Amino acid sequence: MRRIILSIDEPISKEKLVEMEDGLAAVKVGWPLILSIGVDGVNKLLTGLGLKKIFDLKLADIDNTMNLIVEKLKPMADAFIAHSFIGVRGSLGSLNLQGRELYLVLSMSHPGWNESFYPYLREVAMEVNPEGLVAPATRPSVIRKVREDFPTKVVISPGVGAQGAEPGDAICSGADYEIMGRAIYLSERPVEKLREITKKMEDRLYECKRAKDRPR
Ligand code: BMP
Repeated sequence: MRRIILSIDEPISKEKLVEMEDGLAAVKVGWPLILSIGVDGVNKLLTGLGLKKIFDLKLADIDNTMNLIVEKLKPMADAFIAHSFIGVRGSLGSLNLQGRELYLVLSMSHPGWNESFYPYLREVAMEVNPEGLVAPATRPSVIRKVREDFPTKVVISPGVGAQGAEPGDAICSGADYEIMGRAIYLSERPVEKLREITKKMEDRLYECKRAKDRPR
């Protein structure tokens, strides 16, 4: 079962990453890694990996600026994450991803996020029609709402481990993949940790499936 997206926010050895490859659905990289090891370093780390590469720069600008960023990073990227609050005209509506996938942030995992933005962000996402959406594992009710509003979209969910959600919680609420960073890469043995988390997730998914299947 490959339902974990590894968020590589601090440098990790390529050797370890290759060892984890079979247990991952994708990797997510963004500013922290780019600023630590540079664009060439990221390129070297990701080259040859048979995993989807999601670039999480939280694009949030006018179209021209975002398109310049995409142009630089597209050789390495399969997908980009953008904020949805920036709106459509002159921004998301003319974002040119040149065949890469788009994931829009609909809600965030930290305590200070204001959920009252949701109706507007949903409207933007409906108009832009991205491949996927980002919604927080720390708020299962939001994931349920996103799944209801966007039944066919890929929902990826951060907030597991270091931010408090348990592996499997978000998927049980309707997400497709869970994003994890520190819980794995800060571990002394990340490869073993990934296995341990995957097992926990499988147990949780088994339980929630049983709960869903149970006659009422
Ligand atoms: P960690 O598992 O170490 O908390 O990392 C979570 C990752 O997901 C970080 O890269 C963070 O920027 C990102 N993220 C998040 O934590 N909450 C959100 O709402 C959206 C994110 O992209």
